[in-house]
Amino acid sequence: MASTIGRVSTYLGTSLSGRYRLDAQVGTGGMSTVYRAFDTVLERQVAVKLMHRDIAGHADQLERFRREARAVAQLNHPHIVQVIDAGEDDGMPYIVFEFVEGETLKDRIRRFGRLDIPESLAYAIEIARALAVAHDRGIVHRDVKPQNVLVDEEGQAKVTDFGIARTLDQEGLTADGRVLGTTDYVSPEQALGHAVTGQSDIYSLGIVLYEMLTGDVPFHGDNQVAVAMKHVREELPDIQYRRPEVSSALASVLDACTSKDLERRYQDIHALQRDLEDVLSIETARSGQATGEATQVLRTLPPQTRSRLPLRMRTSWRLAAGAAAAALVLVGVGLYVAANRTERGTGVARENDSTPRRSGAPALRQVPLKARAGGDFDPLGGDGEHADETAFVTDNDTSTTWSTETYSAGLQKDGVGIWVDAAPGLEAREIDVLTTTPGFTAEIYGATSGPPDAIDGWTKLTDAREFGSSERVKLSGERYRWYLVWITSLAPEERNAEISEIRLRARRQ
Ligand code: 3AM
Repeated sequence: MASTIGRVSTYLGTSLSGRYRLDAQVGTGGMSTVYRAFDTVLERQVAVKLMHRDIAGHADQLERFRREARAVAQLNHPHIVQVIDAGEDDGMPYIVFEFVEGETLKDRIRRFGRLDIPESLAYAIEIARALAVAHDRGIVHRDVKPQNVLVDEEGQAKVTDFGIARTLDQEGLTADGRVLGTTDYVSPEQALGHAVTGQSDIYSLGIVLYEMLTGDVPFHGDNQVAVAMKHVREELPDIQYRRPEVSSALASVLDACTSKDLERRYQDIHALQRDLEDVLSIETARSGQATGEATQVLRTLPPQTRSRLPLRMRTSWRLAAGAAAAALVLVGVGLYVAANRTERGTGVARENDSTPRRSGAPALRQVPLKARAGGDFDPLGGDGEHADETAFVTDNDTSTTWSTETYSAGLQKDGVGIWVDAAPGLEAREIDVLTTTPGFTAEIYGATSGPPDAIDGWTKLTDAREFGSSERVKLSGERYRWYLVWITSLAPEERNAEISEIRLRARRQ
């Protein structure tokens, strides 16, 4: 094989294992160099990642590296860079990947600064889908960062370097005490050397999403260790402060991704994926348009999520899919009504979201509630309001909802409601209510003892208002233990009200 002069590669033009001709160097990192190469057997372009000789020294490391390469080669998914082959030449391991024409997500952020919100969500969803496939097979990426996400010419995100980095990272860490690679996206548990699981990938993906939305990573420091320690100790700068038009729904998803507490972080990539899809459909319905990458991802949303979109955003896909025209018109009209209401209903949240916060204004954060903190409230009818579903409003999963009973002719009582218990008490400044039946009217109440079983026992905090699909209501910041959403009328044409999440936000401590 060819030799290296320092780190300058002279491998160009040579063939690995007599098969992969190295044509051009496309990138280099601390541990490996990526080449554009030509597979002389199948006669196609490929990408070859060649490990540096000095990293490839240890037999046990090599064996682990091979095992990982084999596992990752099993992953076949449109948002994962396909591993084609792996081998060794002259003691140096290499991996052959499909060649992706395009740039890394990091390059893209450097070029454009912060990205559009729907575009950021589209990439995050694609990365989450890739991670979901890997996690289902027990493979944790361990190094999710925009440098490891390639964006192809069609604007699709493809994740690379699955699990492969691990052994080499560890080697790099212990070899001379230095940290190789970036710690900009490292999860607190990884930084502390604790067990790394799928939740670590979720944290890192949250940081990638944060960077897409703001154009910058959340933490900076003099060195990689300083940055890693900030991930362990410091709260993320408030996303809505950095990018005021980010919705409360998106901010909540980001909070739940990047929680340092594993109990409060998303437990499962599938739940995160669903929430990101929900937020994308809400954001798209609000803005009334979708462009570029978001359009592609919207096409692949589950039908239930897609049904939130305005009709014209869905019609052409249905036609393309060859759906029956008559059914299309009927279904379309119903959904158009729903989508219009969704847009109108989110007006208040949008107003709040687009108001830039005064510089120096206190940052608010979502306060985690206990898993079963919700309770139904039906003092007038006495027949209960789906008590078994109340846990769904605090589970950080927008696909599960609590709903009122079905009322075929309007509520026919002063109100019904659902409360959350913020034990031992909380000075909430905002309450976020996410609903799949926007357009209902509700008031917010608080209580310090109870929870009271009559509405008179509660303190009224806000007047009645119409609730959009993601409604943020300002509160005075007085301390209450229980917060009640008291629904006084249903949305027109709805026979119940459904609430997927109730979130309280208070000043950071
Ligand atoms: O150094 P830049 O950002 O220009 O795009 C990747 C990056 O380019 C490229 O190698 C560099 C270091 O990661 N790269 C990585 N995997 C690739 C692949 N499968 C790839 N280029 C094409 N196909």
